[in-house]
Amino acid sequence: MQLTVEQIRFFHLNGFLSITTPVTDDAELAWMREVYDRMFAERAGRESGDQFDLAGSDEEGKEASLPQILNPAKYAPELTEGKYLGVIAEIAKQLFGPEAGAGIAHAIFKPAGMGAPTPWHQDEAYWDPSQQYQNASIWMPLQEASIENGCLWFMPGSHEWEVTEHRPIGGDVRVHGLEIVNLDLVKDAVACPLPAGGITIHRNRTAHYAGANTSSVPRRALILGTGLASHPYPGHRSFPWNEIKHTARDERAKAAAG
Ligand SMILES: O=C(O)CCC(=O)C(=O)O
Repeated sequence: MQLTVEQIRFFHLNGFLSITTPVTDDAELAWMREVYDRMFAERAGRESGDQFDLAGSDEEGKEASLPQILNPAKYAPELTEGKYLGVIAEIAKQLFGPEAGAGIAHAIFKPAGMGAPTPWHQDEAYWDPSQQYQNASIWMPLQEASIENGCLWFMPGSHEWEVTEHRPIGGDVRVHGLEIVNLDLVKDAVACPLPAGGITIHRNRTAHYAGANTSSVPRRALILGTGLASHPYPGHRSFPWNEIKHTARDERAKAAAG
């Protein structure tokens, strides 16, 4: 898929891009939904800490309001064989240059009628503060994504910010998910509804959000990563919001590692 000069310029200027032409066909999307639903139904990665409730305290026996699986290809390696990956890698090279590839990073599921919002955040706030990043997330819904079921929203130009102050969602240190503390910073948000198999691409510091799923259909999103190698961050910074967390997911990961 060839991006236009305007699309490439828009991405670098605003820190996000919405591509409404699907990167694969209906048959592949139907197959991906099947694989995706099976992973969540079988609670793949739960024991190793890779599956957890992004927006809740993640207690055993409590239904997750925003289930997430890190590294889903570990649990469904067949996902790396889809046609969509080649198309996405081609798009990534047009934005970041020939060294950029694309890999599957995680999956976020918003159950029908109860999927919680994904609060405003910058992805880099989750990562190692000693590194400087030049990358992006590619967000692909496996069915239509609408404002009603939780499509992404972006704040144009926020990729130029430093990482702003975050905290665990609701200030609850048991919750893995993060949110921006000062929401007055977020202005002129743009909603990006997509057809199944469309994609949005956003930079590592672009502030973004997704609403609750108030619809009667599940919202499935597969998220890929692309970009260039990270480098040591020039100077010192810390992300204390990650240090204060005590999540059940971390406990499970530690127990699994022995
Ligand atoms: O799918 C969602 O609800 C949020 C996705 C997100 O935050 C991301 O892809 O970085």
